[in-house]
Amino acid sequence: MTAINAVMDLTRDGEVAVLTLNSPPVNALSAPVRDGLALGIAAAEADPAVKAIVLICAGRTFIAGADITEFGKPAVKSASLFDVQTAMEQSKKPIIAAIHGTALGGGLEVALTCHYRIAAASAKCGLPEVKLGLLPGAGGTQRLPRLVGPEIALDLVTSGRHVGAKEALKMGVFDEVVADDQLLPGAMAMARKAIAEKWPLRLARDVNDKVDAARPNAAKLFADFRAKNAKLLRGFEAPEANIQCIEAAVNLPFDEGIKVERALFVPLMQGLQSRAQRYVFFAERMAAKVEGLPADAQLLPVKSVGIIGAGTMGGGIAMNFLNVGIPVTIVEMKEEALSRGIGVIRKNYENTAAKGKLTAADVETRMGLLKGSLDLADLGQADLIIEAVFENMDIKKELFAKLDGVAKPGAILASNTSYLNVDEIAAATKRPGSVVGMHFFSPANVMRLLEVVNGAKTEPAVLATAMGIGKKIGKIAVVSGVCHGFIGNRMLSFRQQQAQKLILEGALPSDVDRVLYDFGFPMGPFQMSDLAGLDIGWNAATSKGETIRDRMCEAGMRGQKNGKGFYNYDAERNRTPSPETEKIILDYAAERGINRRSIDDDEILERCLLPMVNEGAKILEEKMAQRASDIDIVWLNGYGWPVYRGGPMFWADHYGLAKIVERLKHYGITPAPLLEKLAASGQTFTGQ
Ligand code: 3H9
Repeated sequence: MTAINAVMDLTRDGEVAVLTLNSPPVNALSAPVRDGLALGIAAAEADPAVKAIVLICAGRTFIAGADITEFGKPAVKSASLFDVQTAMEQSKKPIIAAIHGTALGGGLEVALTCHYRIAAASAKCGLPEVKLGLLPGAGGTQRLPRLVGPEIALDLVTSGRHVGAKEALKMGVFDEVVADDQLLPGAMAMARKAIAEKWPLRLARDVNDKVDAARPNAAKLFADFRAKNAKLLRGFEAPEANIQCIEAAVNLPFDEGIKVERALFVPLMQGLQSRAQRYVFFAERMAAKVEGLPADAQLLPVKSVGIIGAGTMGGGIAMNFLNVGIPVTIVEMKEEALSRGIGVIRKNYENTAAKGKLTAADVETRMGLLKGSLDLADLGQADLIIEAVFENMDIKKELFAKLDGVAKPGAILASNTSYLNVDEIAAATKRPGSVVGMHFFSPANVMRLLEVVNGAKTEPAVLATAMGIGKKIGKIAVVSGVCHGFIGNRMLSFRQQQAQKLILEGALPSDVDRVLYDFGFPMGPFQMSDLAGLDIGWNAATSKGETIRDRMCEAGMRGQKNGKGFYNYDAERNRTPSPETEKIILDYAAERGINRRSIDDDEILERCLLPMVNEGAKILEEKMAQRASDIDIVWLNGYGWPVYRGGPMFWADHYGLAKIVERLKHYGITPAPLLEKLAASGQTFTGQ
């Protein structure tokens, strides 16, 4: 074995040179890796005894892409990825990529410059650059469509999805798939066959039949694709650039296509959207790191879960655990509510099965893990109990006191409260150290966010386990301290307050919704209220027409569910402004002597977003969030903040903190001390 450099080894086995790359954690294409590839290929080329080359990676994965940490920094002196790819394509000896783990982005692009590709059965590949606001900038947009055709390439580059080995084989990305433990032997066998049978030096760049065949109908193909995906890709810059590259692959010779790819790559890389999306990539991973907890903190076993409450939240929460094979006992007070809740879970699974995303057997396996009960005592053996009952402190305290007598020692007692004081709930038990908040977002089986609320007495192992189980069920868990509404709802309430004021001062609900939709949210606050139901938390007996919502509810308006809310809805849920609501607003404003004025879109946006940022600053100051990026992760995954804007704190940094201080004062809002301090010293929340 020869060490080519710190990350690359070369071994010769007969006529085959095996280049093994070992650069943990994911063999990303850092400067040493590029150098290792360039030098390794050159060494194998130079050795006359070598007739074929196998490129394989050590560790958990094949090359997972460019090294994202290098982006936006000054270039380091090393081989460029293009030099490496040129050397590979000009090699006189067949190069075989042996792929395990994930060949992603630049990693797949390197594999696409090899002559042949063999993969382990569990391997995946993809071009996920779009998720970082980029496009595959190392020829991926030109080589992939030549192998798989433009239709599949369009899907892969705009979704960034990972494709399993079997599918990749069918598509023509991989040439052979072998059992996981046969990757190196399989690659060696392929290399020897290539030598013995004098296989041609096949290059993806020269395969033209699929793009040639697509060319006559290309205009329609791309127009249809754009129209079909317009809503999904709204606001993002990178998908359109990716589409244009695939168009170039169909319409232009390879080298011309590469020029288009390069020209479109650079502005994306330098743009704010990609910067935001790259920031989010690292922010997501950072959120899992809890200050004061060692990365390898011992987790408590969670082999069974109890859930109290079979309503929408309880049922959705249960599905998360059933999906990963953890048995759930769900407890309700009345048989009718229990069977309704279990029925909804089954229906949800059956709907998923009808879309072909689950088999009938999967549905039964999951339902087989679910047990319903009317007796709290049935939770005696559960490792984790999550309470998802009505949002009322007295009810929760009573329940936790009872749980204290039921749960086994060491069981984690979690509350799904979205606002209430977890310490007060914990104090109702004799084991406050076992109590933690686990705030799921509706629909709980779909939304990725989980706020894990760390109580004053929550034990470290309990906190670590809540975070770990969150990851296991596919959530992005973020730690929050105990404060009213935690991170997300606490900030949201400031946006809601301003939205209400704006419609009294002169804007209409549709103006506020439009501005926030155009900013990139999936919907505005008034559409959201209509969707949730105006009567949530409203009490007819105590309602005295004190708010617009009271008056709307008193007038029988309930939102989407009865077709009347801030908007009117037809049977297909199409919205039109509601003159009735507008009258309620105008009357209400007149009664309070408010002189309505015209309010422009900039003011609407600033008044909705800046107070949220201000509250985010207070949350940081009070150490309710560990770091600004955690706040961003909450907003991205729980509240529809557009990912290409990085989250409220990242956005604020780029809007300008000094400007935000000035605008808050202009609107009569006192800036948080931390915000003023950062603005005055020219610092930012996120360091970005
Ligand atoms: C690209 O390739 C552009 C090209 O077209 C070339 C243009 C010229 N770089 O996710 P994990 C770190 S763009 C640097 O927790 P998993 C990550 O931060 C790139 N670091 O593990 C983490 O660090 P830490 C296209 C990276 O097993 C650690 O590795 N490629 C990179 O759950 C473990 O990561 C992608 O977008 C990287 N590229 O998932 C793939 N990747 O431990 C991005 C990871 O300090 N990566 N790290 O927190 C992934 O999707 C996942 O990491 C992967 C593993 C599926 C590979």
